[in-house]
Amino acid sequence: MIQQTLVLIKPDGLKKSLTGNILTRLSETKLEIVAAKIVRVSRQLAEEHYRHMRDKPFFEELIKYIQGELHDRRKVLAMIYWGEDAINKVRVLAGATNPEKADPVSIRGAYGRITTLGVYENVIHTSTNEEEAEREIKLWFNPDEIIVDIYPTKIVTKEKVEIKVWA
Ligand code: 3AN
Repeated sequence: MIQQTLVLIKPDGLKKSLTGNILTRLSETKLEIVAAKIVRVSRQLAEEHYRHMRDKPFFEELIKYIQGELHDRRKVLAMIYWGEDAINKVRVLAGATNPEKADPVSIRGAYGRITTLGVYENVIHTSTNEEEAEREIKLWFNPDEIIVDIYPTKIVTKEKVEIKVWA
């Protein structure tokens, strides 16, 4: 089944200059990148992305982590990978959530760690299933930032919306 999945290279991955290595590993899947951008993660976006972790004791650290406050890199690289069985292919390459339990040849097994505060710094995020992929992709991207049609869209007319353009 053709699927799409959200991949985030988190601030620890950027700080450790792992972008090239991670993209090379992900290219093994033969999936297509159909959207990509660097995002400065707001608190609101971070909380919404991790809303299922709200009750965890490490939630506050998790929010700081994805916002880049633990790594002095206030950005993530957000991408959508698209193609046959995309969700599972990327999850297998990423490895288990806990970097210590992840297969050592997986991305998280090779590059992740657990901090002394107990946060899993696992270098990348990937969507868990189709429902989460849709929720996350719609949270991180607008339809016109994606070069294929993946979810239904509609045209709305907005009045008095201010946007920044080149001067
Ligand atoms: P995944 O990112 O593999 O889908 P989730 O959604 O269960 O995993 O967890 C979201 C993030 O929360 C993880 N990527 C990791 O950074 C952090 N996390 C998950 N479980 C733990 C835990 N037991 N202790 C510390 N951090 C955790």
